[in-house]
Amino acid sequence: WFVGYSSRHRASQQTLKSNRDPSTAMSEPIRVLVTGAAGQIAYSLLYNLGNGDVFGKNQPLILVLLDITPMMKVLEGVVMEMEDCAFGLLKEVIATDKEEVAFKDIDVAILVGSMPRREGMERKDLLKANVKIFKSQGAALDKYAKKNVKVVVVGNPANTNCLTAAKSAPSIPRSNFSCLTRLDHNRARAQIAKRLQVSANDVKNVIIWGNHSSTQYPDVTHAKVKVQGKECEVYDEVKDDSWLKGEFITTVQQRGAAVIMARKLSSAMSASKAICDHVRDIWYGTGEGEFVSMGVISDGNSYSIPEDLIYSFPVVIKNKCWSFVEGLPINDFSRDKMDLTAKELAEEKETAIEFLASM
Ligand code: NAX
Repeated sequence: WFVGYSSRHRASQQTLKSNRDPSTAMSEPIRVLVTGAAGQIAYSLLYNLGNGDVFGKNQPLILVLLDITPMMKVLEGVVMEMEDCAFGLLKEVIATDKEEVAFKDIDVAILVGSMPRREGMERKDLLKANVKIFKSQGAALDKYAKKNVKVVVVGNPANTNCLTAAKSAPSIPRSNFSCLTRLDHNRARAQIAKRLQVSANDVKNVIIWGNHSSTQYPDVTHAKVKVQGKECEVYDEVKDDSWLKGEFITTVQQRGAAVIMARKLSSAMSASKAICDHVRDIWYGTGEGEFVSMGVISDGNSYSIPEDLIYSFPVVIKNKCWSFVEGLPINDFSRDKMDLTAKELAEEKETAIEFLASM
């Protein structure tokens, strides 16, 4: 079937709508918001979404694109390109700088936009600017989004931004909020695959614990690798504990900085791929025998991580709900690293709460 587009331009809102309904065999469209839509991660992500790489080839979409007012012209160009992709699944594209338009009736929110760190900016000032953004977006979720909306926070500091948004949206269950550590997870899988000269698809159950920052702890104690059709322990196959406890961890922790050094821009293609993996798993569940890493709200019980932090844990997902992978044995080496990253998150939270209370 054929989809024709008509565009409607207004000062700050622009709509791109299909003229004909897709085949009746298709499901009802879902409404997906991407913030920071004029930025570089979104430039990859919007292609993946439109192409059906996340919600599948039979799931029509209404994409809502939010960015700040000065970026509306750039966003207009992005909308033109989306039109030119002639995606069959796109029912409508709405570009806006208004939260009340962006958050209205959404099923999924992918919050990519945030205040970037500028030269000479103090960490506290960066946190403060982001508390303001995510407080406002949390309140907009509370007011305008569907109550079963799934919210994924990507913009940094991702864990604490996610906590701020969740606290600002009391009518939406905390468990509907998660932050992205899947890029770190994928980086860890890729490093192991490269070392063992296998496909990244053959490496699973790595864990990223804690913050999406350089204190994160990439852990392969429970990871598995398929070698010649047989599932083996990563530790047994690598046979190099000092690499696994040293260079492997620092490579994953500092990979983002290494990409920036080389590219003069931060990771965008790999970030988009990770967002797709994360959201697809929320929507369709994790594979049998597989767990993934995701920043989710801590309950104070699991792995003795203090409660009320958005901390990256190993989770499994079924029927659009995640649960902790419980009972993995934790050795002293891991315990220290898990506590260190929890401490950083607790400090970030304290600062964020202070700012939240003063706003
Ligand atoms: P860009 O600077 O290219 O794009 C960010 C976009 O967000 C800009 O268009 C900006 O105008 C917009 N924006 C700023 N404030 C906004 C607001 N209040 N509402 C809506 N839009 C707003 O950055 P990009 O490379 O796309 O990265 C986006 C964010 O992802 C950054 O915070 C970055 O640090 C973070 N990342 C997080 C990762 C993770 O694993 N959690 C990995 C990749 C990435 O580094």
